[in-house]
Amino acid sequence: MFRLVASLVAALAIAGPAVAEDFEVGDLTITEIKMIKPFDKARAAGGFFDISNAGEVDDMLIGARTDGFMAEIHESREENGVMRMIHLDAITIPAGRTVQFQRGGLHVMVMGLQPGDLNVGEEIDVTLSFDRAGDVVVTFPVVDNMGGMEGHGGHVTN
Ligand SMILES: [Cu+2]
Repeated sequence: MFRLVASLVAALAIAGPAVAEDFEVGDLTITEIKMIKPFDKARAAGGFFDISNAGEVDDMLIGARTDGFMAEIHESREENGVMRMIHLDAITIPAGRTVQFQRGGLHVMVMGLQPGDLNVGEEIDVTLSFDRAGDVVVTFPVVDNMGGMEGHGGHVTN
């Protein structure tokens, strides 16, 4: 009996996190969605995704919000050898193009986390607001921080 339970636990562990869903709003499609689990004691986590604009008119990401936490649009930039994060009010999503929010660049930062928030395998809903397309609630699976990451561990949240 113990053996059976142990092998079931192993099978569940191998299954890993669910594959992220894609989301659509208007002419926009959001793919490659993930939230990187924060380091221990980090009060912020980075959300990453691609936004493709299949329309003939530019759109803009103008905001992000989530229940219980603050969310902001950020861009990591290297200045004089130091990685800094800049808070942006809006990002243009050009017609016919894909804008990538990825490590070392654009991201949605969820802030005000307490220890134990956002564990691997959990999900967090973030509402992304677009100037033309409107709002869409995007579900971010929380994934492990594989392959190292610059910056977020020391992020100052206020
Ligand atoms: Cu940030």
